[in-house]
Amino acid sequence: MSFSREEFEGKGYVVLRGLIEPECRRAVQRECQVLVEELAGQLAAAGRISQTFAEAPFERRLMLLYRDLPEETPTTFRRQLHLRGFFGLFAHPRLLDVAARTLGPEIRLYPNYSVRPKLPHDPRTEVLWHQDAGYTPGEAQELRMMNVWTPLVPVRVENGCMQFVPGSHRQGVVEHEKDQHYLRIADHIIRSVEGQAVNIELDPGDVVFFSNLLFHRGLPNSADQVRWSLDFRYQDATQPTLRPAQGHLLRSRAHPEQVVRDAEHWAQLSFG
Ligand SMILES: O=C(O)CCC(=O)C(=O)O
Repeated sequence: MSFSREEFEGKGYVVLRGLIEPECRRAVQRECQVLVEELAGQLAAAGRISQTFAEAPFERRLMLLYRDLPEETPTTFRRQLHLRGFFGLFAHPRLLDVAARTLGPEIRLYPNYSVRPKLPHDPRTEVLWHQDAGYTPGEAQELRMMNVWTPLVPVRVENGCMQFVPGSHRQGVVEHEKDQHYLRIADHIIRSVEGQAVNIELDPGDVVFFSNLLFHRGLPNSADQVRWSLDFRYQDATQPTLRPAQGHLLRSRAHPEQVVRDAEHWAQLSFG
C-alpha cells in the first residue's frame, strides 16, 4: 500500500496497513516490557505491591501492577524512550521515505515522541478533541510536520482508538481551552463538525500519518487490557521547533554528520 500525498492533503491523514514489520514491533515491545519491569521493581522495592506479575501478558501486566494505585499509573513514557529498540521504529526507512516526500530531505524527529499505555477506565488517558499545533505556542500553523501513530495491540473503539475529523486540518489553528488534563478545541468549533468524526481502528503494523492541524482525539479505554501505542512527529528540520528542545535529526543532505547514526547512538542521546 503506498502513500498518497493528495489523500494526505485532502483528508489530513492516510492509513498505511502492515507497514511495520513484526521484527521492528517486537523490538519496540521488548523495550516497553523493560520499562514495565523497571516499574515493577521500583514498586516492589518500595513495598507498594505484593507481587510483580512477571508472568502476565504484555497487554495486562501494567494494569495488574497498578490496580491498587490508579492515581499513579503512568500515562505516557517520553524521557525513557532512548533505548535501542525504539530507534528502528522512529527511524524506519519507509516512514522516513513517506515523510521526505512531503517535508523534503531534512527531517527531524520532533521533540514530542511518546509511548502511551492507555489503561482501562483511567480518565487521565482520554485525550480530548485537539490539534497538536494547539499545544505549540507561536506560529504553529507554519510548522511543516507529519504526525505518526501506531499501535502495539489491535485498537478499536472499545479500547480507545483515535477519532479524526477528515478535512479539519484546513481550518488553521483554532481556539483551544484548558481542561483538567489536556487542552480541548472550543465547544462552539468542535460541535459543528464532531458528527463527521471517523474511527481510526488499527492493528499492530498499521500506521496512520496525520496533519498536526487535524482535529483528533483518543477515546477512553473500556476494555480489560492496556492499549499500547506510540505517537511521534517528523518535521522539516530547516524550521525551528518553536519549543525549547530541538529534537533529533534523522535524515539530512545538508548536515549528514548530525544525523542519529544507529540504535547505539540513539541510546546515548536523551529526550528533547
Ligand atoms: O493515543 C491517543 O489516544 C491520543 C494520541 C494523540 O492525541 C496524538 O498522538 O496526538
